[in-house]
Parts: sequence; structure tokens; C-alpha cells
Amino acid sequence: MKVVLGSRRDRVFTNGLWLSDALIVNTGLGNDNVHVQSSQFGKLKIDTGGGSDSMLIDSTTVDRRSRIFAGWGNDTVTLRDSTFGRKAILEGGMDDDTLHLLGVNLFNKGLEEDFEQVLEP
Ligand SMILES: [Ca+2]
Ligand SMILES: [Ca+2]
Repeated sequence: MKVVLGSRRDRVFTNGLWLSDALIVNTGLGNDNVHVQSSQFGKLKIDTGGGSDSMLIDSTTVDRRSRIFAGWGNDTVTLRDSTFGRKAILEGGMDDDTLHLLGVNLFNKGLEEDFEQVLEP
């Protein structure tokens, strides 16, 4: 499933979405917000493009690869109580980006991140 949005300020919210294949989200320019809640995917690929974007992945399982790219702008990515079956690659992109790791996240094949700040409570 592929979600492609434009240059305005977009919001994407999934709750209880189950896909055996990939969820691909591309929100383009603008200060976008992506919230993935209580969902399960084969793969996950999110690109929020330029702008100050925020992403929350909460109580979600990704069976295979995950890739998140926040692009330019000061972005915030939060992972809470989620499971990543294969490698999770999270890139803040240009500018001042923050990764929040909340609750218990499981990275079965490791986490590769590129953020200016990583905050764990
Ligand atoms: Ca947008
Ligand atoms: Ca960025």
C-alpha cells in the first residue's frame, strides 16, 4: 500500500492496520505528521521529505525491513513499544533531528540511526 501526499501540511494516521506487504508513505514537502498506531506490516518505508516533520510509531510490528527518512528540516521521530523483525534504518536527514525511544522497542536485527539527539527516558 502506497500513500503519496503533496507539498502541504499532511497528516497520516493508521490504527489497527494490518498488511502482509509493505506500507510506503511519502508525505512530500510541508510540516507533516505520520502516526502509526497498533498496526502490523511486512515492511515499512516512510519518507517525510522536507519540512519539520513528526512521526510516531506506537505498539506496531514490522516483520521485515523498516526504513524511515525524515529529510531536511528539524524532525522528530518517536518509537514506542514496537518490534522490528529485521534491520531498522532511521535517518533524520539534514538539520537538527531528534529520535525518542520510549517504552520497550525490540530491534531483532539492529537499529541503524542518524540523528543529532537520541533520547531514552
Ligand atoms: Ca506534505
Ligand atoms: Ca531532518
